[in-house]
Amino acid sequence: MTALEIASRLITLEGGEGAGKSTVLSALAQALRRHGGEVVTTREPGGTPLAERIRELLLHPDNADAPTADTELLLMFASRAQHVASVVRPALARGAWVLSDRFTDASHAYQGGGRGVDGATIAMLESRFVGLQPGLTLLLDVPVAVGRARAQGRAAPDRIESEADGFFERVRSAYRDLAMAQPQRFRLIDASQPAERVAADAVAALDRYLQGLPQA
Ligand code: Z5A
Repeated sequence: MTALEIASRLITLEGGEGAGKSTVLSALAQALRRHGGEVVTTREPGGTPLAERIRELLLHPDNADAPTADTELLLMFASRAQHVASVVRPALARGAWVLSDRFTDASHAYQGGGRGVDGATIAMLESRFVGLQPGLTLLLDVPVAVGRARAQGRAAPDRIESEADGFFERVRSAYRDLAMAQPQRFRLIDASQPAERVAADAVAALDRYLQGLPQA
């Protein structure tokens, strides 16, 4: 398998449901803009018109013909391949920062941890269709019950949000295992704190990362 290229200007945000990624993303984007240079904020699944259409297929709550775990994995990677080719790589090539709300780690956590797809298959897809690893990944970690209670106000949960607690416990545990295995890339943020504190911790971790980068 081809080794992944580490993209120091690709920064990703991960976490379980209701971890508060949306809130933190704007604080991180502001901090990157203060640092200087173009900042592209994007998300997965999605980030391009086609990838957003795949997202709709993935999250549609109709369970009559719900995707199997393999179909779900392949749709996630179809969306990601389009996103990487059309948005992420071009932005990195012109020297922009790319701040993505979820990236390949989400497939390791949700499809690997949550659904039980084997890690070697996911790693193969990652190597073949992504080829990139973020320089920094901020993992917003929150107990499942806390995150789910926050997300409860939503009008209609999507297909994945409708999973049982056990699924989200496996996702959380897979995320924490990824962070433990790659401490040089991951920063674990305690997302059970008040939103302003979570954002401040995330920005502080980003600032430390930026200080450690060689000057471009
Ligand atoms: N998925 C996958 O399975 N495999 C993959 O490879 C990828 C994704 C890429 C959509 O992702 C689904 O796709 C997701 C994983 C799967 N499924 N689930 N579940 P998404 O990232 O678009 O959707 P999400 O995970 O459901 O996002 P979210 O629940 O919206 O999470 P969030 O952005 O982290 O939360 P938020 O919108 O910022 O906050 C939620 C609520 O909590 C909101 O009312 C806030 O005001 C409140 N909040 C936020 N922070 C706090 C704090 N600190 N205290 C109190 N209240 C707070």
